[in-house]
Amino acid sequence: MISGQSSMERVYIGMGSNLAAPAEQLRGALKAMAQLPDSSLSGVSSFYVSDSLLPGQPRYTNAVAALDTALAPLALLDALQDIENGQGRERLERWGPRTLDLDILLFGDQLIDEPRLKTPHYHMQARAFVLYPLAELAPGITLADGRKLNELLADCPFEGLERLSG
Ligand code: A4P
Ligand code: MG
Repeated sequence: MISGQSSMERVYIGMGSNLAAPAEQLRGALKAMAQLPDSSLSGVSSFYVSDSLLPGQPRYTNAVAALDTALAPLALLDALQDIENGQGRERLERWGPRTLDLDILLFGDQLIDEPRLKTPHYHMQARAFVLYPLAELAPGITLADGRKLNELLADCPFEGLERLSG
């Protein structure tokens, strides 16, 4: 069940970009998320660079942000899609290169299964560029579906990920 708007939830957001100065895109998204209503940005991981999962695309820069929010899950999804669109995201093809991708990885302890929103995010396991930055912010966390981040990390080599300093 999706809870109402009143309680604050800790949300982890996976960020990715592989077009138009990716690190700048992530910084722009962080500024925009910091201004969301009824929300506060409470943490950001390091930025990481890695090859695209799909061949023939530029390398991605990824990071994870922690947001405390009283927004309802679908209201947050709408707001994040507005931020993606505001930074020039064009949905020409699924999994195509993008200026900005904002995925809701975890929405508190909620298991959400709506047509437009599923949490935990369906692709987060086995993706080093999601799991390692998430572990910086939420080490040892257990996902709402009972899986443990440490176990997912154990099955997901760091190999291929380059952590940017600063
Ligand atoms: N949706 C459902 N659940 C969620 C959720 N938890 N968070 C729906 C966000 N959206 C969710 O997403 C498609 C639809 O998923 C949305 O309309 C929403 O209602 P999208 O962002 O428009 O499409 P997409 O990004 O092309 O799909 P997806 O599955 O997010 O793409 P991926 O899996 O992120 O793949 N390589 C590296 N190194 N780093 C990357 O970040 N990313 C991709 C893209 C490929 N390779 C990569 C990376
Ligand atoms: Mg996405």
